[in-house]
Amino acid sequence: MPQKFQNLINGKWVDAKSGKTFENRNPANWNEVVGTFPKSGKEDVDEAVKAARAAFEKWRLVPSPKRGDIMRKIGDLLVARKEEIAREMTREMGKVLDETRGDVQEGIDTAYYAATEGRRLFGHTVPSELPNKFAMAIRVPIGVAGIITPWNFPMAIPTWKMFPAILSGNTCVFKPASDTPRTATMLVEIMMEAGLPAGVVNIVHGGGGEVGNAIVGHQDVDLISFTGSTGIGKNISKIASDTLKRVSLELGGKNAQIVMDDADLDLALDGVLWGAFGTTGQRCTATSRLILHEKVYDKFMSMLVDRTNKLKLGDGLLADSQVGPCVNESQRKTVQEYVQIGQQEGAKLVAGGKIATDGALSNGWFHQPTIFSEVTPEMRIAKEEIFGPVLSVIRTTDVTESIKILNNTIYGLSSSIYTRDINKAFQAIRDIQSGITYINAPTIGAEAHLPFGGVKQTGNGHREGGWTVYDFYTEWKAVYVDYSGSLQRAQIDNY
Ligand code: UN1
Repeated sequence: MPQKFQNLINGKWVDAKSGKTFENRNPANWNEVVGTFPKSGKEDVDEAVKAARAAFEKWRLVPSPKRGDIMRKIGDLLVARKEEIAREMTREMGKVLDETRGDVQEGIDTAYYAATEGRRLFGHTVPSELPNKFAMAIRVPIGVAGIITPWNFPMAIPTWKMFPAILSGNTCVFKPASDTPRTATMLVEIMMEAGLPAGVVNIVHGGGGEVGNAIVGHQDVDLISFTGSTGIGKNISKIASDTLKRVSLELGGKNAQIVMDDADLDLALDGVLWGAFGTTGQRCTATSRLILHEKVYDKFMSMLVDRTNKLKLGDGLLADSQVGPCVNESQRKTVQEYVQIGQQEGAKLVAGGKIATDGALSNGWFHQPTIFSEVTPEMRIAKEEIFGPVLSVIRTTDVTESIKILNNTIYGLSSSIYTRDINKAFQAIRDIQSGITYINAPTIGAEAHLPFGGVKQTGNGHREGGWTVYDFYTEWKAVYVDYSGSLQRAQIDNY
């Protein structure tokens, strides 16, 4: 019998009110059921929001250094259980163990950052226009945060959102992706064990249509943080506009790596292989386009195809696997569709292109790492997010043209340029339209203490990570203290 999991509402583990459940299966072996989880609905969301609202009234009064102490404890517990969580994560979403360990480590780093932020949460003091008057701006918590997260970073992304939310004094209703409910459950278990009071974090499992939309539309939820597709992000924005909620959206990408003719080609090769096929291409930051200088095109392509064909597909729990499966059937289908589209558009398929069915792979959602060359910037495979192991290679000449090609997309999350010319590097830093630019490093690998997010339709202007995320989870309050003992009219009424 598969293990049965529950929602966490007001500190108690409970079934969905309807009693319905859904199964979570291993994408490397779909015969293996990881567990069954509550298929919740609006009525479960209502309970969770009620609990979060009641908890907020007490939690907001806990000094933030004390909240930080709990964050430190959460970090310590994540360290202690890192290996166990990584294994469960691989079992439910497929990426290889080294990467699921990295995902947990990102959660640990975020916890320790939040712990220290408890002793900062700086405001500002400024001089007043008037004598005997003190002026400052302080941060205050906002209320109940709805947290809706994807399956590709089932630990890191929930921690990016919930740790700063809770450290700032808010409470959370958390809906994890239905492909990764197991990792999410381990995370909230740890958060409770570290000493969070009942109701500060609540988890409601289920689908986006039922649970996600109920959270976004709820009158008593004050803010929403969502990571996922641009299509769903737009829908969330519409629903949330009815209650004028604060919404942070981290959405699609079509990230590119530029390789100039002066680049260290071996370095650029390692970079593009990791960026394009790490996490089976299923990162928001994944390298989906390679913009390759014509002078090194043929040489680099033969190096790239050779190494790509040697990548070992397999169950992420096995030590020699380098690329895991796609997360589910529909994701693999999308990849297959784009392989067809690329061929119809006239791009040249030079590696992969097929689902992988050899031996043990036949029971999982595996797809070969795939490369198209001779892609032109107007093709759909050069413009649309695929979210799988597919790389489109575009021929380029100089740095200005390369940046123009890179910017030719509705997205703008991550970007990279390999060059040994400092002038070209700085031109790229200035002119690339994206939230993240790497010089001589791949498009993946953002660090937890820097701003994370994108421009254009990758998001709506907010940033996660580092100090910047605290702007999203707090409201600024301006405070004036007049100690003159008489009515002082403000400068505008008195000048
Ligand atoms: C994501 O794919 O949504 O920069 C997050 C990276 C990771 C985070 C990726 N630190 O690749």
